[in-house]
Amino acid sequence: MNPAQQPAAPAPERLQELCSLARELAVAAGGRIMRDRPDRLAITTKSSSSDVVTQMDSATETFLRQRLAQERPRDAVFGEEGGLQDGVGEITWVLDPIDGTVNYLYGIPEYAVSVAAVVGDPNSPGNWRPVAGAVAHPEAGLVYSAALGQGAWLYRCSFEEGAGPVAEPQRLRPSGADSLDLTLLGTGFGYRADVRRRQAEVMLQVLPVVRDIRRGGSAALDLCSVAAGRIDAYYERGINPWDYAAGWLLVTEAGGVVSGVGAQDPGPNGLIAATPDVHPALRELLERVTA
Ligand code: LIP
Repeated sequence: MNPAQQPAAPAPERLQELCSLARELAVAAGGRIMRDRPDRLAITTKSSSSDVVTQMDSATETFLRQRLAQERPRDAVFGEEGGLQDGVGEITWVLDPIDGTVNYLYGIPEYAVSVAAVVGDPNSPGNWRPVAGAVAHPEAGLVYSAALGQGAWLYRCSFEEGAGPVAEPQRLRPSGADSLDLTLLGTGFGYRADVRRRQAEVMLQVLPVVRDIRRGGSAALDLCSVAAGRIDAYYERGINPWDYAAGWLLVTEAGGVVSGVGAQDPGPNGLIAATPDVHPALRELLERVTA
C-alpha cells in the first residue's frame, strides 16, 4: 500500500495499549487451549476433509470475542471461524484462535494464538495494515508482540490461569542472511489437492536454490521465527489475514521485510517475509516461478 494511502495509525501510547491487550488475550487463550484440551477433540471440516476445525478453535474464538466485547466494544472483529463482526471505530481485531490446527489435533506442540489490531479493511488486500499484535506459543512458554514503530519483543511467559510474562522481554532481530543459497526458508501448503500440487511445483524450482526448507505448520509461528532469526525467510501462498496479521508486524518491527507476490502487500498471491538482504532475490525468484 502506498504510504500516503495507508489508514492512519493511532498515537504511540494507544498502540502500546493495543499491543498489551493483544498479548494478554493471546496468552489467556493460549493457556486455555493447552490446559483444557480434551482427550478426544470433536472436529468438523471446511475446504477439504483435511481442513479441520476443532471444538477448541471455536471455543477459543468465542472467548476472544467475549473479551474484546468487554475491553473494546467499539472495535470490529474478524476471526477465522466467526468471520467479520462490524464495529464503529478505526480498529479491527483479526483473530486466529489456533494457528496450526492440524498440529494441535495431532499433539504436535507447534500451534499458536494470533491476535492483531489492524487499521483498514483486512478483507481488502493492499488496504489494511497491522498496528499492534501478539502471537502466543503456549507449549513453548513464549509470547511475541509488537506495536507499530515500537519494535518486536519476545516474552517468556507462564500460561497458568491469570499468569503472564515471567521475565524482561528480549528484542527480536532477523538473521543476518544475505544470500539466497544460504537461506533457510519456511513454507507451507494448502488443504486442497490441486493447490498443493501447484505449490509443490513451485517448491521444485525453489528448493535447489535455497539452503533448505522447513514446514512447521503454523504461519504465525513461521513469521515469529523470521522475526527471531530462527529461519531466514518464509513464503506461502493461500494463507489468510488471520494467519499472518500479527506475524507481519512482528517481522517488520524486528527489521525484516514483508511483501506480497507481485504486490506490495501480502494477499491471495502469497506472502514473502525475509531479511532485508534476501528479500529482493527471493521475491524476484518467486514472482518468476509463480508467474
Ligand atoms: C495453517 C497455516 C499454515 C498453512 C496450513 C494452515 P490453520 O493455518 O498457519 O501456514 O500451511 O495449511 O493453513 O489452518 O492451522 O489456522
